Amino acid sequence: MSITNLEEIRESFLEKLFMLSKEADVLNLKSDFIGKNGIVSGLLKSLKDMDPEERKSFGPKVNELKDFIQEKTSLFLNKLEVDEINEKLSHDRIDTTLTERVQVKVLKHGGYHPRTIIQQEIEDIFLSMGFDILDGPHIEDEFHNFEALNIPKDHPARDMQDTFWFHDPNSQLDVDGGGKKRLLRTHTSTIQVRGMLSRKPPFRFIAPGVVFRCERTDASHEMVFTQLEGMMVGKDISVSNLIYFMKTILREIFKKDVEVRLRPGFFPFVEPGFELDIRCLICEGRGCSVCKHIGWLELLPCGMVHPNVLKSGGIDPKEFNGFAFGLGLDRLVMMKYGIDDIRHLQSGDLRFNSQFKLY
Ligand code: FA5
Repeated sequence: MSITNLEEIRESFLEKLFMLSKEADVLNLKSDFIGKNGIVSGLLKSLKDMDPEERKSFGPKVNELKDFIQEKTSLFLNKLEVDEINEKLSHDRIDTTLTERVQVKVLKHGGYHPRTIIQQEIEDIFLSMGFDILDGPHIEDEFHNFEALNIPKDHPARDMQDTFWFHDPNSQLDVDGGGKKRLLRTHTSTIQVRGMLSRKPPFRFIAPGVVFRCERTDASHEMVFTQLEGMMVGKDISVSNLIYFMKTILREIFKKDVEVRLRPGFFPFVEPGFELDIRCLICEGRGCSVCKHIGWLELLPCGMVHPNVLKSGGIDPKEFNGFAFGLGLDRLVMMKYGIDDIRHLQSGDLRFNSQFKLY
């Protein structure tokens, strides 16, 4: 055995080692060289047969080779372990630069219903003009829905709005203790009464809310729809004030002057009363199913508050007066967005809803 042989064994080991990629194969190779019956172990065993001089120079070289193989094997096993970890990481890697794009694809952002968008815009406009925003119950009594609004029992005006009544005589909802029937409010004017009773003039407020009517639906009529009531009470309030507020609100919403007409309208709770119609924006006034082929749409009935209504609200009509209006919010939304059937608003169809402002 010569030094050259030892060099050949070292090179042969390294050559084989670098071909391997599995821990078990590396351990087998190690065993082939420095295991119990390995090449290098065989050399160590043969030292005892050498003469002393040869053993002295050759022994340390064989031990050195054994240590070399031991060390290289450990280093190579470490390297394999690191390679394996890196391989795993390369698959599970999170690319932080992609996160946002992936999210936009996967998540659909919600949006506001068009009625909510318009209602919030109107509320902001009225808040900026010093109005409060009030709310009231959906289930009402005859006093707030009719009597306090100058519509006594058996008055034909009760038939103007078809009412959903609660008729179960055993139900708590049916009577209010005074023998008065309960109902689903037919208009937001109920909140006028509550507003007057809870504050002292001068005051101004609006009251948006859902109302219910037992009537046949069509392109411009729903059974459940939204109104936005408004009331201003003070001293020397005139029809001009009323018209100013109505025109302001329409200009702010439509961002342009829209064609309106004011005509006399009968509502027992106002005197004089008006119907404010808007030129139909679906057909530009040519006539369609929304405006019933007359080119105009009833949108904003209004008038000067009747003295009897002020009295019901605890206000002296000799000292104060005021105006009130009841905007048809769904119809305003239709005109604003060119929606040709009111029933789309309640459909819950996301294809319809997602056409509006998204967040
Ligand atoms: C009223 O409800 C009165 N309380 C409004 C009022 C308030 C007048 C204060 C004067 C002073 P009317 O029934 O016309 O009025 O309804 C008001 C508005 O609600 C209508 O102009 C219309 O825009 C809308 N509206 C009425 N019925 C329906 C319906 N079935 N579907 C959708 N919108 C409707």
